[in-house]
Amino acid sequence: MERVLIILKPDAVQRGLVGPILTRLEQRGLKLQGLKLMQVDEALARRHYAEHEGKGFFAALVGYITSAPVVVAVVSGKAGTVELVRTMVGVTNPAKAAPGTIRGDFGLEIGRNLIHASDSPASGERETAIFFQPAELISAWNRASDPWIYE
Ligand code: D4T
Repeated sequence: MERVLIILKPDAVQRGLVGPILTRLEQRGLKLQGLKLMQVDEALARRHYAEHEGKGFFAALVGYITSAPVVVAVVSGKAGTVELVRTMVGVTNPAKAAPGTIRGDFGLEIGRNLIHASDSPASGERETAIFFQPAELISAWNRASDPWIYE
């Protein structure tokens, strides 16, 4: 199984797009392991976006992600789920994201790109541990629809 950390960013929350975006992930067949509304503080934002520190857009990125609540989720699925979710999300700049993707259907600008999804299985594990306490996750629940989603 692979786990993906999803962040529905402040613009998704402010625009009332939490439901529509989560619906897409649920309807595709991804399984929820964790879900909560939270406020990202500056320390957490800097940790999450550490790879971008020093870049021109870093201050705006930290300001954006800390500007209002976010919804964070962990979804899981069979091997390949990280890549599948990234395909559903679309490329970083919504202006260039394909129609049918989340960013391509709901967004226009890179600084308001609505959603984060882990970019590798290792990132999925690392980011899950940053945003969720173990007790907040239900990693192995029996989903009745599983045999109708996976062969
Ligand atoms: P995240 O990490 O938010 O899911 O986005 P991506 O994985 O698709 O893209 P990323 O890590 O390269 O960028 C992180 C975050 O920074 C914003 N950004 C990025 C920006 O405002 N200007 C830029 O030029 C770039 C490259 C958007 C996403």
